[in-house]
Amino acid sequence: MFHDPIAQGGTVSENRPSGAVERDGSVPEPALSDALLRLARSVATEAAELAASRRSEGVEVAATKSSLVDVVTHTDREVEEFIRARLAAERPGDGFFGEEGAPDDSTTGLTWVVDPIDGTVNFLYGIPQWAVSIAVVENGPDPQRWRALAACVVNPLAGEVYEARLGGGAWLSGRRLAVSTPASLEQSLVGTGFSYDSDRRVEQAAILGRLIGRVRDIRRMGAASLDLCAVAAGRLDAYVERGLKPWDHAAGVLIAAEAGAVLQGEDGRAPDEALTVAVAPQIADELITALADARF
Ligand code: LIP
Repeated sequence: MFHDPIAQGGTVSENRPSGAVERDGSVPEPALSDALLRLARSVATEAAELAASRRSEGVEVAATKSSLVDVVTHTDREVEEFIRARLAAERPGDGFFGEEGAPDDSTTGLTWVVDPIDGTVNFLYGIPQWAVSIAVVENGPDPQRWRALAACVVNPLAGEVYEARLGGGAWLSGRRLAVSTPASLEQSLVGTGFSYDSDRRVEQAAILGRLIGRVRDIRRMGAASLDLCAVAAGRLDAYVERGLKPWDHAAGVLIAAEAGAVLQGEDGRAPDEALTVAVAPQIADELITALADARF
């Protein structure tokens, strides 16, 4: 009934020099996913340091995207190009799928899915709840086809590095993560987010009005990757949002899954723009029922 990101997708053979994807369904060789995680961690950490430095110098909006309030800063663009260049130098031929620039197709079967600054509005306002989010997937860039092999989410102002590799567990700055064990939905803290479109936000607020009485409380913290990592760390009991882009959820979904969360998209599919749900197993069925009741 629930989506299983561990089972999805094919596998990457360590023996093939390019890391070409095979589709035998087995778990990839730990040596490859370990190497990919080390690269993701290194690049995400350097990129986060660059972003934090630019934040301290002052931040300006470079342009707006889907709406007046969907902004991109000069730093978003600079950090994404830094990440793209570092990854291309280390793994030429891998694909790149980032929030701000043009995608690069993969010739190796692997694609890097990158949000250079997730929580851009928080970054713009100086609210310390933003992150660099990097995931590497096989069979990308479609979330319904890909399988994430490694992921890293760095919140530099909090000094927190979340990471996971497929089958290797989820970690926060060296500490193993596990989801919470809430007694019931009504005692659960649930994260969510809203659209950049004002009409859609009004609809989402009405839906939350039908959900908030069913849970302990709601948190809207502004960065999907960190919300998903909060579920992994037991700081949220669940997170639900519609409208996320692949780069918002790619890394956090693997980290949450490796910490024991149940991951859910629309109608049992993989999490994607239609719906992303990450939830502690104890309340998964209750939450799905409450979301249906609220017409989420
Ligand atoms: C943000 C997400 C957040 C969502 C925002 C926005 P961005 O990503 O992380 O969960 O509610 O609307 O999409 O734009 O800061 O990379």
